[in-house]
This record gives sequence, C-alpha cells and structure tokens, in this order.
Amino acid sequence: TDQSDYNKHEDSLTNNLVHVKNPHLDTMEEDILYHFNLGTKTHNLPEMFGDIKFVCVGGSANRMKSFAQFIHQELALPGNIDDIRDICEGTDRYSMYKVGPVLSISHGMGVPSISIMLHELIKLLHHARCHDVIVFRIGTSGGVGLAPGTVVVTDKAVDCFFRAQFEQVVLGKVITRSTVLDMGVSEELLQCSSELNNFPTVIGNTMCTHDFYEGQGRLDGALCSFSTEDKLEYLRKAYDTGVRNIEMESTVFAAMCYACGIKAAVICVTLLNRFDGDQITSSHDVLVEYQQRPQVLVAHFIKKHLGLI
Ligand code: DUR
Repeated sequence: TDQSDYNKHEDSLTNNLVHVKNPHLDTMEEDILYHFNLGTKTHNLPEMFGDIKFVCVGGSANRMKSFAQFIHQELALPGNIDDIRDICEGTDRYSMYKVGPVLSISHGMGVPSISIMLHELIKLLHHARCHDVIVFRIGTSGGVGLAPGTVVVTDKAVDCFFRAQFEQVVLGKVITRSTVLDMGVSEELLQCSSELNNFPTVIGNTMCTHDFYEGQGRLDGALCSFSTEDKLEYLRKAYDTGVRNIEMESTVFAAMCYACGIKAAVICVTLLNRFDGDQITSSHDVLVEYQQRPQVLVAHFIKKHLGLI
C-alpha cells in the first residue's frame, strides 16, 4: 500500500529505529506477543503505538498505573485519568498504559520476568515502527551507603561480581552481553534533579542480583549461610567498586536495550541503607512518597523533551 511504502521511506530517513536482532522474525507471518495478549494480525500495532517516544517500565502494576495517571496530568492531556485502561487487561502477567507519547508497563520482579517483557516490548516497538524511543526503568532498590529516599541514576549496571555485563545461558552455553546505558540521558536526568531540587539524586553503579535475600547479602531470609561481618565486607567491596544501590533487573534491561539500539536509563530510589539493616521499616506513606521520586524525575525529563518547560 501507499501508506506502507511511505512508512518504509520515512523509516529509512531515521537511524534511530528499534532494531530486533533476530533473522527468524522476518520469516514469521504473524507474531503473537503472548504475555501482552497482543499480536501483529489481531492488532494494528503501528496505529496503536507508532507515536511512542518514551517507555517507562517498573516492577509493580499499580505503580505503573499511577505513573500513567501522573504523566497524563503532567502533560495536561485531554480526558479523564479514570479512563486510562490497561492495554494488556486480557492477561494478568503485565499491565500496560498509553498516555500520549508515553507507554507505562509493569515488569514484575527479577531478571526472568523483565526479560520476557522486554523481548515482547522491543518487538512491539519494532512492529509499530517506533523511532527515537527512550526507555526508562523506574524502580526501588536497596541503598549502599546512602540515606533512604536517595535516587540513584545508574552509571553502570553490574552483576554480583561487580562486572558490567549480563550473562545468559543459551543452548547450554554462556553468552555475555554489555550493560552500557546512555550517558547523555543519565546526565540530563541529573540536571533535571538539580532543577527540581526536591530530593537527593546521585549517579552510581547499580548491582543486579538474582535474589532479594541471600543474593543481596541479607541476614533475614529463610536461609542464611554467612555472618554479619561477611555481609558488611561484601557491601564494603561493592561500595568501593562504585556500587550505590542493589536491585534485580538492571543488567538485563541495559543489555537488551543496548543490543537493540535503544537509549535506556535506570532510575531507582533507595528504600533503606543496607549498611544499617536489611528489613524495610519505613511507613507505607513514606515508601509511597519515595517511589514517586523516580516518576517525578522522569516526568520532568519528558516535559523538557516535549518542550512543555
Ligand atoms: N529491590 C531490591 N532490593 C531492595 C529493595 C528493592 O532488589 O533492597 C527491588 C528489586 C525487586 C524488588 O524488583 O524491588 C524487590 O522488592
């Protein structure tokens, strides 16, 4: 059709398309994005998602719904925030909300959960012929030597050995991918934070683990095989290599976005200082306010990019 010729032409003029790195996809007549309950034959993905410029992902479905409502207000878009509906309501794996050029999606907890979501998100952006997209992970984390409530913009996402890489087992062999994030976006986010001047924000390395308890050196899980001194020594080592917070998704997030040519940033608030304890003891209201901090930062960034401030 004329429209699809035009779209191809327009795409060829821009280099910042989302690149899927899978030759098999071209041979498929239909692509079903199973965990989103979307597909290339059942949905017009370019029409539904073609104008997306910013994608925000975070662990909890409720938080990503509030983010969508918040950004709707911040961008002063027409319509009622109660009418923003979950595009993935046909499945309870992930929730997805679209507000103007912003897509807000939940990813659950941990590398396997976010990685499934990212495969389908990146294919969705590709099928929808999106270009110049920036993806943000807004989340929570444990702080390493920081006051609770501090926001960490990730410099390098590192694994539990403090290496800036993500390892995945493919066909019984380990594949290593780089976890480079977009420094330009991170620096702009820090600039946004100094403009807002609402809460402390630092840049630092983020350590990604495959467990919340023993895997993060916590002494309060159902199992614990080490002493308090062992824990503190590990956290000290992490701190000395530049780690400022610990969470469970950043390495695969950085690796997949980088491999597909998508600008990405990780912005996590710290819920506690791990040198002071393991349990999250702040009140519900304090935790809710902390979790809004990365949202406020990203909203400011988006408004600047849209020329609204
Ligand atoms: N998280 C951690 N460690 C913390 C606090 C938060 O991993 O100390 C992040 C990652 C995961 C979820 O998705 O929040 C676990 O509560």
